[in-house]
Amino acid sequence: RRLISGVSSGLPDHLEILGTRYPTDAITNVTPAILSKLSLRLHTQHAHPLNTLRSLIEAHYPDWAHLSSLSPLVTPYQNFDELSFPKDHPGRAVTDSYYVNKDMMLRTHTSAHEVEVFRKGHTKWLLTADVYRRDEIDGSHYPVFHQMEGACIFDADASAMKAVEEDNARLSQQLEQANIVIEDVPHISPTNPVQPSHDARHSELVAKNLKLSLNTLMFKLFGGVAGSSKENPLRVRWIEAYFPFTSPSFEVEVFFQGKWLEILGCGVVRQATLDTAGVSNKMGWAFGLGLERIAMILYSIPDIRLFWSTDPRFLSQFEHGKITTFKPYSKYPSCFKDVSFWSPKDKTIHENDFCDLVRDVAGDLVEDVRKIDHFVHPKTGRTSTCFRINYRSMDRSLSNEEVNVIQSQVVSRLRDQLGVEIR
Ligand code: FA5
Ligand code: MG
Repeated sequence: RRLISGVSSGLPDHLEILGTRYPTDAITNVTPAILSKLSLRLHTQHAHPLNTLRSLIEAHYPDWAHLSSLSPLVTPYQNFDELSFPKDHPGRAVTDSYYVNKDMMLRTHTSAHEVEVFRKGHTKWLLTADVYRRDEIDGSHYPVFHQMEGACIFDADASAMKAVEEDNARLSQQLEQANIVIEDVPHISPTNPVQPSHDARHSELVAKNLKLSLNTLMFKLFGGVAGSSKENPLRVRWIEAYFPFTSPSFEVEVFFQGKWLEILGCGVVRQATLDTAGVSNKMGWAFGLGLERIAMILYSIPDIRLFWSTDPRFLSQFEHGKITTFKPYSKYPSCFKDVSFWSPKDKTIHENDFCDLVRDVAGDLVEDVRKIDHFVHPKTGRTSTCFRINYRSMDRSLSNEEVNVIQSQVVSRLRDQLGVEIR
């Protein structure tokens, strides 16, 4: 494997992924730990919370197409270009995305399938899938997670827009906000503009329809969340956002465990996407939900790693189709280990490279990773970094010897793969 070009470490010529062989190249950065997740498809496992959540949302949109078996391997063209991502967008970087090689990657979001699904003629659809991102390590971030994309497109003419307006009136009536308080933002604003090819009134109706549809869904999902009541309602807020493939764009955050947790992104679909898909006479909206984040709120699941647990104390708590409050089994002690190193000359080690290496060695035994020190040597110009790794198993107590063995593997791979000098 190779994380930084120039530092070789036995990357094979080919990788076999889901039954197909792919040549590797200079930007290959998928790890065995990541590849081992591809076949698991938690959103289809019986009684798994993510599967139950998928069923509940699908039941909320009964007449829509429900898709959930598209391959996680996509081209960078599908994941980025078709969605109007600029060539220099940071999401394309090897520090942020997993590449099999320069022509094939693991999708970073379910939006990667928008064009192909619209092209097939679907106008109202949901698509659930595992997505992959190189990211930090903590309780609400995991390099593999699940998203559900939803989209709804209408004929871009006066009579279809009249129907949207009627639908909006019907949805507004349905929304008696009992145990949920929703803060809104304007549908359109100078910083969140209508698209040049859109009639502003139509865009506003469509954005409003999007918000009402999602508010109705959230009301249904969160209405009964443990701990919420009329006096102590669940707090939800809409904020302006930016995506290359929607405008106006929004994100929704929910107040959870004392913090605002982002659960979804959405917006009015960019006309370029619909043009590429051959449906330029339509306009509409799309959303992408973070299923783990929503399930954490619904089931009171405190750590995102738990979704991957095969411990019967986790899995046996759930029944398909039912939301129940997770009863945590005892938390085992943490074991902190620090590692400090000098980066190779003229190179900075990206935090995601470090986290990915740790994840590959330690798997789910790592709870979080924090950068605790970073400085540049005034004379040599070299960078020194110190990371603190928090090891904690969700299932058992780790012995100090066991953690030392893992830590020394981390240290030697840091040396071999990233070419750093341990301090
Ligand atoms: C997107 O991925 C857009 N494709 C969403 C979208 C779809 C916008 C359609 C417009 C139209 P974002 O990167 O914000 O957006 O991710 C969406 C959600 O996925 C987040 O709100 C969050 O709930 C979840 N998410 C993102 N990163 C992680 C992670 N590392 N671990 C767990 N959940 C995550
Ligand atoms: Mg976001």
